[in-house]
Amino acid sequence: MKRINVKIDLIACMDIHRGYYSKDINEDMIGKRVRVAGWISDIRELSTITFLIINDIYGPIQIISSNINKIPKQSIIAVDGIVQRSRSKTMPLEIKAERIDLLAEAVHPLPLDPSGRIDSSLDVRLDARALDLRNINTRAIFKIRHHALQSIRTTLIKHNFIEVNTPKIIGSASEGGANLFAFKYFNKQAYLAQSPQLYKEQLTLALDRVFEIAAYYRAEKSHTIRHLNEFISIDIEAAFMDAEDVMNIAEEVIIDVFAYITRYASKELEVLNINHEIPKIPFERLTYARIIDELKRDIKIEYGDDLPDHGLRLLGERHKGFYFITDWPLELKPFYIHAKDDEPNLSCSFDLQHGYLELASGGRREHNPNILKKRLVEQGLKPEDFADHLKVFEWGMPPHSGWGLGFDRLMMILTNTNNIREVVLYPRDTERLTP
Ligand code: AMO
Repeated sequence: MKRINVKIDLIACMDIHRGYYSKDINEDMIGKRVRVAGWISDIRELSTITFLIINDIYGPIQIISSNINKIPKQSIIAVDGIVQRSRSKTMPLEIKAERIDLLAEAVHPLPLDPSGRIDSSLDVRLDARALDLRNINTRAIFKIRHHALQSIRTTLIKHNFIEVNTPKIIGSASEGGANLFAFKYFNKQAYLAQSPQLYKEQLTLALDRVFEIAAYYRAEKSHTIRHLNEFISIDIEAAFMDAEDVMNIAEEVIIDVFAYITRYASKELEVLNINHEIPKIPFERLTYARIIDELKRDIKIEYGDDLPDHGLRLLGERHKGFYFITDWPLELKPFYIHAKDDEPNLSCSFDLQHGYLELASGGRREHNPNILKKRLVEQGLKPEDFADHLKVFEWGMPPHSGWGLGFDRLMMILTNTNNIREVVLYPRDTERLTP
């Protein structure tokens, strides 16, 4: 560590601590000696004095110093000095340095300029993500992400959901299907979990209402702006609830998150130029049959087809905000979804959409083990492969419902970004495995 000499105090060892964050420096401290620390985002050298802007997570603070040795931008310094009024219009207070400790030097050239004065492509930014986070916009996204998670936890806990952690290394597919990452687990075949579906259902047996926030893995080759091979899902499962009950919970989770970030991340939303209106509930509920009728006017589609990408795009143009698609044909939904009592070809299931983007899917689950076995066979899956799961349904399984919500996709909506990679720190897609 180098010490840049303004006036050196007689301490044996360099202090690596920060006294105050930038946000804590206020008028009442004028004349007071403080220690602040952060990275240098700007340097202006005049004939006898130097202006340094240092940043910490909360923002910038101006440092004024008699001429100092050159310190490269982005280096980490700690400054001891006296708080005083400044002539700057944007930063009314500054610190007159008495001593500057260079705690870590940034080695130039750097892969990007976090000030944003020089644009960098998303790939360059992702390759240098830690440095990219020094950009005020990128940092805002991840602070909003933090607050959004906090809000979702609060809403679910308020409804008596308890947070659980289920395994991500699993011995058989949880959703069926082929998009599993497979690997050797000692001498056994293992997979990365696609979702916590089977575990969360099992847990309602005793824990009543559970939620999990975790990463899941899908070996999909699709390279789109809304798919990743590792994504974060918010999953809930609740005993003694039906599809409508868990749709209501989804609505509450969404409107709470808008209200929470508007309150607790107002500065970050301002940085991103976002002014959210809190969505109105209840969200519109459109049946699958109605959606097909609507799409039939413009594209080739039949009742019983899944909704193709271009169909979703059309829907997104017509339905701008949040809406549910309900009453899906049973055959389009996974084996664990319950049929409607009065219309057995339809399912008690829903997708939650935001415009074209599918945000969540869920529904009531089949809790009769005999029907579950039949459904597995109908979908070309082997009940033997699900023996560990099916046996739980013989132990007194309450009726239950739940959903899984793509948190990264929700973040795209909350931050008005159109590429999922913008809202994920270190995205994993078909090409990207590092950093
Ligand atoms: P589903 O497969 O629809 O349902 O996934 C739930 C939600 O997770 C998000 N999602 C993704 N996000 C980014 N990249 C991906 N590759 C990706 N795949 C899915 C979507 C989606 O709506 N077990 C059920 C949920 C349930 O019924 O509880 C399930 O996994 O936003």
